[in-house]
Amino acid sequence: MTLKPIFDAIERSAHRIRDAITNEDLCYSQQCNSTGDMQLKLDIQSDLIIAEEFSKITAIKAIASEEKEEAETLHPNGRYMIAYDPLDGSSLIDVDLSVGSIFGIYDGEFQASNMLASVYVVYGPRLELVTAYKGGVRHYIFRHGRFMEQETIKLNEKGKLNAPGGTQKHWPPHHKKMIDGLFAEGYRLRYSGGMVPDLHQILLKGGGLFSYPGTTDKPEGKLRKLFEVFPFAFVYETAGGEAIDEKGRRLMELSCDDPHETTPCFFGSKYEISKVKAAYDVD
Ligand code: AHM
Ligand code: MG
Repeated sequence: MTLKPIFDAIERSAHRIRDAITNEDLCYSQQCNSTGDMQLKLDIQSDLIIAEEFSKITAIKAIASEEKEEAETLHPNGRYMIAYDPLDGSSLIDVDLSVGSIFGIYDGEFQASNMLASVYVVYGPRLELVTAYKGGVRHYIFRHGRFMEQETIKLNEKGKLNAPGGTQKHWPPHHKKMIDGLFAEGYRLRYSGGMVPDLHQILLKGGGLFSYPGTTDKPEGKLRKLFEVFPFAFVYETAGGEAIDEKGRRLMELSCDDPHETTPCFFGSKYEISKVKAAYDVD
């Protein structure tokens, strides 16, 4: 069975969310999501748009959204399960920075080992879409009415960018030392606070490191396995990079017991990940 109807539904959602970002009100909704973040009306609207588009695809058995507590069954006889973050980084919209949607597509239960494909959309000056599927990371830019395929994305062995997440005063000392070490080697700071554009930039500019460690205030990190971490781990590994946790385990080998579970995470080219493993003493 092909994933084309699912990719098409994601494309339709992307256009509708892009429209909503451009035209809708930015105010808060007075509701919180499962992580306790105050939801913007746009978070809720993006979630509704995606759920509506996915509900038309009978091959989709169930969906889980960062904006909802529980997974939802769409078509009991469907085959695929999809977990998604409808509008990641939405708190950056008021200052007009790029944001994104993230999707993980599973053949079976929501476990990284069942992931078949992942997709993310970037709402920036341009509308872009990236898929990791069947061993390739494909990049599309929306121009002249359609998504046009660009060069396949591949990471170099060693990159130039450093995107360090989390509040610095809460970083463990060995993490700070590793981040400072990369800067001392000549790495350049590139961090907007939006996971999608930050990881997209590293992928398109040849490589680097994106890190979100466990910190004294958030020992299990901030980023959610199902909605943010697994999909990008799949993209980075497919592009020839690596994605690990603070114990040096592949993120794609981690289990997930609760849809909103988080994990410390590191995504990068092979060289930068070797630096992480040395700093965390897990090589
Ligand atoms: P969100 O899902 O509430 O938008 O939060 C996720 C975002 C990611 O896009 C980004 O990588 C991270 O939060 C930034 O966090 P911090 O500001 O702590 O570095
Ligand atoms: Mg998010």
